[in-house]
Amino acid sequence: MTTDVTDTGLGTIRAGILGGGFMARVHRAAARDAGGELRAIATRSAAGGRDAAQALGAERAEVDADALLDADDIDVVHICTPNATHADLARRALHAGKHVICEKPLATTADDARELAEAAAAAGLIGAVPFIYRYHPMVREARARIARGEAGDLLTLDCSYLQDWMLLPGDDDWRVRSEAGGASRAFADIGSHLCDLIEFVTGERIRALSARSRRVYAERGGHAVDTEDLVAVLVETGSGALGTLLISQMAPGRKNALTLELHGSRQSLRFEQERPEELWVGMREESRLLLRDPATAGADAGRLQRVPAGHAMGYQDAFNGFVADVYAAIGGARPDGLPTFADGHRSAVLTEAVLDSAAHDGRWVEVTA
Ligand code: SOE
Repeated sequence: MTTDVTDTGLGTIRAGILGGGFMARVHRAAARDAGGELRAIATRSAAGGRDAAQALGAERAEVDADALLDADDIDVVHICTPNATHADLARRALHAGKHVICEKPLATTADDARELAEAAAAAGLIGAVPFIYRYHPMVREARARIARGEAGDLLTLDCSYLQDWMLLPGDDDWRVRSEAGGASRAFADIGSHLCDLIEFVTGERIRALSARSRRVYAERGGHAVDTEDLVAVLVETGSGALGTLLISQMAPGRKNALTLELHGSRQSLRFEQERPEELWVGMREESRLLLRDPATAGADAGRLQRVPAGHAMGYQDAFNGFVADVYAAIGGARPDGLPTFADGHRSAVLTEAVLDSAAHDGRWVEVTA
C-alpha cells in the first residue's frame, strides 16, 4: 500500500525552501515525491541562492528570505537554515500566511517554540517539525502493539542515539557554537529525535529526568566550542517506567544509530534506525524478528509502506512520508501522528530540562509542559 500524496485538496502544493545544505536537498526530494512544485529557494547570499536553485531544480532563486516569504505563489515554506534562525523565520512565515515545515529544533528556547505553536494554531496554518523517524513503518508497528496493550505495562527503556561525525578535534560545524546552534548541540540535534520517538511510540511522557553532559574539545576548527558532545540521561515516564538515554556524536563507527528498546511486562520491542525494516519482539518463551511486510502490517504501518517486502526502505522514505502527510494536512486531511509545532515545543521543553539538570550536577528536574 502506498500513501496517497497527490490528493491534497488544494491542488499542487507550491513550496519555497530557505537554506541550501544537506537538509534542503532532503526536503527537496521529499517535496518532489509528494507532488509539490519547488517555486523558489533563498540562502544566506544571492549568489548561494542561485547555485542552490540550480542544484535543487527550483524555478527561481530569491535574493533573500524576505523576498521568498513575501512571494504570493508559495503555500509552504521549508526552513532548513541554522537553528538560531528558525524561530524568527517561522514567525515571519506564519505572519505571511504560509504553512511551515521548520527543521528541528523549532526554536532555541521553549518560550519561542510555544509562541510559534500558538501562532500556527491561531492562524489555522500547518506548522510541522521533521521528527521523521515516526515515519518508519516498523515504528508505527511498535506503537500500534503498545497501544493494543500487547507489550503490557512499560517497565524500562534502554535507548540511545549515536553518531561519529564530531569524533575528531578538527570536526567542525555551525552547530558547535551556541550563537548559531543554540545552547544544546548533541541533545537538541539528535536527543530530540530520540525523546520524540519514545513519547510517540509509548504514548507516555517523560515526567522527570536527570542529565549529565560533556564537551570533549573546548575548541574545534580554530574557534571555541560552547555546546555538548555527549549526554547521558536518566528518565522516568508518566507511568513510572525508568530509562537510560545515551546520546553522542563521538561514538566511532556509529553513523546514525538511533536505538529504541522498550521493555513491557509482557513483551520487549527494539527498533534500530539503521535497520528500519526490522522490529524485534522479545518474549520470555520465544522472541521474534518481524520484517516489514505490507501483507501483514497494521493500517498505520501499512499506509507508509512504499515498496513491497524485501525492497528496503530507509531515511529518505521516512522523510518523504512525513512531507506527504504535511502536504495532505495542508489540503485538509488530518493524518495520524503528524509531528507539529506543539511537538517542537515539547522538544524544546525537554532540551531546557536537560540543560538545567546538567548545569546542576544532574539533579532531577520535573518536566512540566
Ligand atoms: C546530524 O546530526 C543529523 O543530520 C541531524 O541533524 C538529523 O536531524 C538526523 O536525522 C540525522 O543527523
